[in-house]
This record gives sequence, structure tokens and C-alpha cells, in this order.
Amino acid sequence: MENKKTNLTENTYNEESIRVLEGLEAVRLRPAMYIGDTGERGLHHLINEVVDNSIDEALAGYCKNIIVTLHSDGACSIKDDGRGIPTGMHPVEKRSTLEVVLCTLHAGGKFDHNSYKVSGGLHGVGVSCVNALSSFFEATVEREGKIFQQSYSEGIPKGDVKIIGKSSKTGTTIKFIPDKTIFDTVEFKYSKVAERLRELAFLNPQVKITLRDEREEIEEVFHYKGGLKDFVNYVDASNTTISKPIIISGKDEETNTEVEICFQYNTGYNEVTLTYVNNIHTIEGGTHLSGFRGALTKTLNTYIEKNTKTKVSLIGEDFREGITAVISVKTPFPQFEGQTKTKLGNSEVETVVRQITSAKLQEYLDAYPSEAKIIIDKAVKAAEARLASKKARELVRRKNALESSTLPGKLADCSSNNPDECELYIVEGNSAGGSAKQGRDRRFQAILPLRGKVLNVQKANPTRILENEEIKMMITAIGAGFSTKPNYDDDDEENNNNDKEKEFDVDKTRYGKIIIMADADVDGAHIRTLLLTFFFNYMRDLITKGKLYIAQPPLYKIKYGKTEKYAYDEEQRQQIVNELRREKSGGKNVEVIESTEEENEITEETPEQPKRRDGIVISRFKGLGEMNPEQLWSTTMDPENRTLLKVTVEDANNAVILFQTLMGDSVPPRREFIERNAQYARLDI
Ligand code: 0RA
Repeated sequence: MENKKTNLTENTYNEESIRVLEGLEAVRLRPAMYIGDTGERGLHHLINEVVDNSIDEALAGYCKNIIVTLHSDGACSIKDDGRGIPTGMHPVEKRSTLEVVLCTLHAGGKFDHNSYKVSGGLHGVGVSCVNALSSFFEATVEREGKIFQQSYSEGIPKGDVKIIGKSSKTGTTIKFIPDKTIFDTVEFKYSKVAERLRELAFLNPQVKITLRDEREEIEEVFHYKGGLKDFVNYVDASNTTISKPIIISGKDEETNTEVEICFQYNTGYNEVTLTYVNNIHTIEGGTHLSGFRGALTKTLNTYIEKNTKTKVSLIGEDFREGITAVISVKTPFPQFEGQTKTKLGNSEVETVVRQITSAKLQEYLDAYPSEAKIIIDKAVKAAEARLASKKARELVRRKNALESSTLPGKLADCSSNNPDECELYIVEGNSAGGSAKQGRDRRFQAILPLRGKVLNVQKANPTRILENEEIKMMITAIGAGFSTKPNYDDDDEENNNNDKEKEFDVDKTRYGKIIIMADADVDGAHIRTLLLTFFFNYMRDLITKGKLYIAQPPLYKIKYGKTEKYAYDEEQRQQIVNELRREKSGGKNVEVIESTEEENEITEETPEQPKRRDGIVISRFKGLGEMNPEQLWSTTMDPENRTLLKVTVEDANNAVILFQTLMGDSVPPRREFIERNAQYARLDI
């Protein structure tokens, strides 16, 4: 507060601008209110916020290229070739419009007349929020033959807008360093940035987005001229597709709503439908999704009635088995609802999507009867399997009801009966399960060891999933039933109410926390992803109600004499080594010598024969099974010490996309892909 006042007087601001500064001050006081949180997600939100503004320029038809650079000094810059933020005198504020846009809360919207805007959407808080939360912020604008520049700190201009050169181009470059007093971490993750940029590139084929990481010297260009068709192919990359992609597009003039949809079928059983409104991922679906689903069911059923002799009666989910779809809607006044405000509420959009889909799909089926046949055959098979598996499901459910008192033999249950305090650890491997059973606090911690690989739920036939022993054990142990289809589509009521089965009831779970505990390696990441997919498909409310967690076992043990410490990543390992050295020198704050690469390399070291000059022994935990019960308790299970990662819907959704790309039929790219994303799987899911 103190130095901001100094700043104010220095810059001789009038009262009007003080009011404005108080606006941005609110952002610094309650950052989470504006950007969701101040963790990794909030941090990356800063980049997305700026990029969204460039995308808005693209939607308005002006911007074709966006370059995002992660600089070595911790800065991020976003350069676009849009019109450039206006720099002239603002008629009301009596200072440069550039300054007004970047230093006033919610100023952006007043100036532009685009009908569709990403920014200002979900968390759309404006670039000024990014400015407020940056220790350094610099805007460079090319416009009207000149290059303008202004810098800021914590949202306050460091001087006036300056003309620093000439240019015949137009565009905006924003460069900022996130304020480390606001964020838990200020390190941008390449994969997290790349994920959103790739998505935006699929959704906006007219834009070429380049991502450069100067820290690692990597560059990737995202430019997909095929748009949604490329997106669907990307998601379906390792599956065997059986139909050609169907592209549906249209515009409703009355509501000024644009619809673009692409979908295709694969040999699998899962439905993956990604939905977007004005480039915002609507994780909870909404009216665009139900409009599409309704039209798909109705149009295909009508086609069957007219053109085939099929006797089986088909319901919505039959037509969605093995479908991969992307729905992108652009509409001027989106209403976001739902728990995470990612569910589209506009009822007129449902009608528009329904009408456009019905008309275009009908045309397509009539034009390509052989494609129509592939889809109908697939749906009929799905219906037959559904009817057959209904018996199996009923059996599992009945058995479950009977056996709810007989918990699985492998489950080491806890003694407390109060679900709120109880935790279920689902542990990979029998030996780790053994350590967990011995190390746990049996009063409130239950252990369920799973052997081997859990069934690949994405690829497996629904009947086989429920016959799987590990899956059955999990269902019984959790004790709240299961849903056979994702239950976020509560508005898809047209057809399957007659087949309503008892759904997963999150209030009945026997544990307040379900914790997945797997190795911190590639195989562990694989198992985590498999389990996440299972929970996402069959017990989604565990995730939406925040009951699903991932345990984080340490990667390293650092030993010096009798002292043992644990590190969860390399940076922490080095930090601990440095601390131990300091301790060793009698607590004196000695200069810390960076250890050599060789010293840090951990091979077959033993306490007897330490490799390091300083006698510090570092060992890598290869798996949970290597830890003894006490170690497992103190590092990974003790509520006082452990770190649990809560699984969120967005995470689980990303896992599903990742999974769909991973678990298809084509095996070779898989390993490489998992390895590349091991970090992602370990930390972000
Ligand atoms: C206000 C008005 C106009 C454009 C922008 C802001 C703008 C903001 C950002 C942020 C990053 N890139 C951007 N590009 C443009 C309209 C400009 C006009 O009417 O000339």
C-alpha cells in the first residue's frame, strides 16, 4: 500500500485516476475473485486472458498470427497482428486509451463491437487484471505508422505512452512477469500453455499460433486449416475410425448464432464430445449439447424407420457409442450456468443447434447411404449390447445390494463409520498395498490394493467392465453404486427415461476422500489415468463434488547421518541438499556450492559408500513398494505432512482427451506420449 501511494503522488494523478487505481487494487487484494485461484491454474489464466483478446481480434477478422513466448527471465509475451490497442486520447478519461484499457477494470468491452467475444466470457476479466497481477508489464502497439509503448508495475503506469519507432504494421505485444507475491508459483508450464493454444488453433483455423519456449529452446506451431475436422482427428488419433467425419455448419440470422460441429465414429464404446461456446470450453455441456444430441437421436431414428427393417428400439446413448464429436457455437449473449459456470443456458441455442443439425444430418444421410449404414449398424449393435448388458448390470447391482455388508476381502477397512473423516486409499500393487496397510491410521484410513493393470475402461465393452474383479471391488468398497453413462447430461431426457437405472449416489459414499495412490513414474501415470477415466465415466460426482484425490509420493530420499528427508521434485532435492550442507557446517550460513552433475546422479549409492564428497546420500524411490510402512505413512499418508491433489472436472476432462489419444488401437505412439506427458499426469491431473 505504502509505495503505491508514493507512486500516485509521483505521477501526479488526479482524483479520477485514484478511483480507477482502486479498481485494480481490488484485483490485487482478492486475486482469486478475478482469476479463480492463485495457483498454477490462475497463473496460466494470465496468458489465456491476453491470448483471448488476440483471438477476439481474429474473430473480428483482423488478426492472423499470434506468437506466445515463454522467456528465460520468467516473462511471457503475446504478440498479435490485430489492429493494435487504440492509443489516442480517450475522450472521457482524458488520457491515452491504451492506458485506460490496461489500467481500468472491465474497460475492454466498451470499445469494440465484435459480436462474439472470448474475453469477457467465463473468467473474462480483461487484460487490466493481468496488469494488476504483474510485477512487470509492457504493452507495445504498432498502429498508424508508429510504435507506441507503455510499461507498468502492479497495474500502475511507470510513465506516459511513448512513441519508440515507426512501423508499417499493426498489432499488440503484451509482455509481463507475474507477481511472485501473489502467485504460489510463477513458473509457466509449457504443456499447460500448449494445451490451450492447440485448442484455440483447432477452433479458429484462420489463426496461426506459435509457442516458443526460450527456456528450453522449443517451438511449436499450431495452425489447423481443417479446423474441427482436424480436432476430431487429433482426439481420435489412435482409434480405428469406421465413419468419415461429418461436418455440420450453419448460422441462425435471427439470434446471430453460428454452429459448427464435426463428429465421427470409432470401433470403441466411449463417447467423447467436446463443446465450446465462443471458444470457451463448456465442460458441463448445456443447451448446445442437448440440441445436438436430440437432433442426432431423432434424425437417425427417423432414417432407420424410413430406410431399414430394424426392430430394436434405439435410444440416445446407442447413437453415441464410439462417437468423437466437437461442437463449437458462437453466440453474442452466452449465459453460463452450473457449478463451474461452464454450462450453456441459452434455450434459443438449443433450438438453433437442433434445427441445423437435423437438416444437415438428414441431407448427409440421404447423400451418403453407405456412411449411413455404417452408423446405423454400429448403433443397432450398441442397442443389442445394451439390452444384453442390462442383465449383467442388474446382476452386479443386485449382488452389490446383497453384498454391501460383505466388503471385498482385500479391503482393509477403517474402524470409523463417519464417512466425512474416512479415507479410501486405492493402491497400485500388492506390496505397496501391504506397506499402506501397515503404515496407515486404521481408525480412519482404509486400503484397497489393486493388482496389475486395471481394465482399460475406455476401450472395454461396458459388460466386460462390470465383470472386472478390480472394478467390482471398487464399486462395493465405495458403496454408492455407479452410473452407466456420464450423468452430466441431465437435460437429455428425450429417450432414456424408460431405462432409468439407479445412478451413482455421491451422498452414499462410505468415504469422504477417495485417494488414488500410484507410483510417480510412467506406469503409475498410466494407472492413474485409467482410474480417473473409470471415475469420470462411472462415478463423475466423486469428481464434481471434490471427493477424488491423488496422493503424491516423494521421488527422492536424501540422507545425511541420521537425518532423512524427502523431496517431491528435483528442485526440492537440491534445496534439501543445500540445507543439509549448511547444517553440516554447524548452522553457519555458508556459501552453498552447487553440487556437480555427477554428484547428483543417483545410481547404486549406499549409506556405506556415498558417492558424494559431502557424504549426503540421495536415493530415488522407484516405486511405492520400496518404501517401508513408516516412510509411506510419513511422506504420503499422514494428513499433517502429505500433499494431496484434488481432481477437478477440468483435469478429468483433459485426462479423457489425453486418454482417448493414448488408449486407442495404435500402440507405438502411446509410450512416447505418456512419457512426454508423465509430468502432466503426475502434477496436473
Ligand atoms: C480495444 C479496442 C480495440 C482493440 C483492442 C482493445 C485490442 C486489445 C488487445 C489485447 C491484445 N491484443 C489486442 N488487440 C486489440 C479495437 C481497435 C480499433 O477499433 O481499432
